[in-house]
Amino acid sequence: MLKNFLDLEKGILKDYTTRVIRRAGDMVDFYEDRNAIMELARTENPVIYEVYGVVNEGEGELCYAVTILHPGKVGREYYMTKGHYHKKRDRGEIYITLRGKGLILMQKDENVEWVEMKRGDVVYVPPHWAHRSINTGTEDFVFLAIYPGDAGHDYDTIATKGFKKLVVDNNGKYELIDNPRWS
Ligand code: M6P
Ligand code: ZN
Repeated sequence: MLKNFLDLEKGILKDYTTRVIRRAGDMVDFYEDRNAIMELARTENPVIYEVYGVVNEGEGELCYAVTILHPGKVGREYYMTKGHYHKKRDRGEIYITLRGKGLILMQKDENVEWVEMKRGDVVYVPPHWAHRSINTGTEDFVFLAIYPGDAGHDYDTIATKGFKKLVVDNNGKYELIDNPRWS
């Protein structure tokens, strides 16, 4: 597909070729409060986020996707994406924020960085950095991502160890705390 339409106000991508819906039940290995995520998965099992993409796989190709990350919390942790390294570690990515507010949390070995995102903010995720987005607001947090067609997603590393920092609510504001799984 050489052309598509993205409603920049609403963050709706027309004629996407792939759609991923992640519910609480898909995220049990990704939240640190295991009781909270298990209970949520067992009861309402809400949609945490949705990804609508145009995938062009292969070396030299580019993929793009709109992620709609809903507001909410699991225990003290905000709704967030699973987060991933690229299977080909030396592949970067660009995020363009369309709606709402949040953070992108990045990590490479022992190093952690985080960047606030609001409408219009463009964030560069350099090669080798794992990345996760987090909705720290009360509305949908929506962004466009553009990434190489041969990047791939490695979720296992994150499912096993998590990120070094957790993004949690502290009386209506976010704060980053150390992940107990890392110490
Ligand atoms: C962005 C991109 C996608 C990714 C999606 C959800 O749109 O980075 O490649 O799939 O966010 O994130 P995750 O795959 O970590 O669940
Ligand atoms: Zn990525």
